Amino acid sequence: MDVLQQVRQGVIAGNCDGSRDAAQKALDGGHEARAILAVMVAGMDTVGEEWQIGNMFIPEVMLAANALHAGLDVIRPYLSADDTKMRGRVVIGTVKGDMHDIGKNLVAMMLEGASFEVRDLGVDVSPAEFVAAVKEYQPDMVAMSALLTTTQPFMRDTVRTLEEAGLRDSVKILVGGAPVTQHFAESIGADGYAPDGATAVIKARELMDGHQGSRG
Ligand code: B1M
Repeated sequence: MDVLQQVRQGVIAGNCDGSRDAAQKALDGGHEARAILAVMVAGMDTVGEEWQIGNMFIPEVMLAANALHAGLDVIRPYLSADDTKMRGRVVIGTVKGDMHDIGKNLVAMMLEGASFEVRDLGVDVSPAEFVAAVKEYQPDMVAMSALLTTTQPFMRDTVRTLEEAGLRDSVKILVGGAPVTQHFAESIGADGYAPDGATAVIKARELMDGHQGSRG
């Protein structure tokens, strides 16, 4: 198997050592870091597609994301800043009062795997904290997760607080989590909704098309 295929397979198989070794072999063989990154992302895209149609499951997706990170560690010194934030900068968090982070972490890893620069604010993130993060990191997108019907309203509050701070138009807003629906997302003025990590990546890419963030 060609060495770039080995990189891709290492990610798909969730094999950290395989991904790391193949990435090093590809570098040693003269492949550009950007080309190696591209096959890693292609591998993660495949994992996302397989997950969506039920051929792969959450633990395998987590392993694939870890393998991608292992390979990324090898090539990172050879990537320019432009390569590592190709698709946009995302601030992500689980909303206020909500401690569930497994799904949010999965979405964050999938976005990272798809070449988004992700700033994870963690759990129990208040509207004011989202606003502060938008001011500090100037992301292209705010991504919110909620797992409880009781915390879902904080998504609406966060959208409002961003509006009040005059920051709403500088970011796209993506929401998700078990109780969240497309209808709810529209009702609070979010730009997108995704039911799972793979769809979150697809949605995020769509939202980035033509988006001019606050950094111009
Ligand atoms: Co909690 N919990 N929990 N819990 N918990 C649920 C959510 C619940 C449905 C269980 C139930 O009653 N059947 C229920 C919510 C009921 C409701 O509101 N409708 C519930 C409850 C009630 C509670 C407590 C209130 C229990 C209590 O203390 N009485 C409490 C609340 C604590 C708090 O947050 N303040 C609580 C606590 C906990 C634990 C701490 C024990 C633990 C969380 C551990 C952790 O996250 N570190 C926990 C867990 C594990 C669950 C269940 C069992 C599993 C959630 C999970 O991680 N799923 C859950 C029941 C269930 O879902 N079966 C339950 C796996 C994960 C990969 O899926 O998070 O849905 P999920 O993420 C998906 C999608 O939703 C989507 O993509 C992900 C990948 O496919 N997605 C996004 C998520 N975020 C997204 C963002 C996006 C796009 C897509 O864009 C930005």
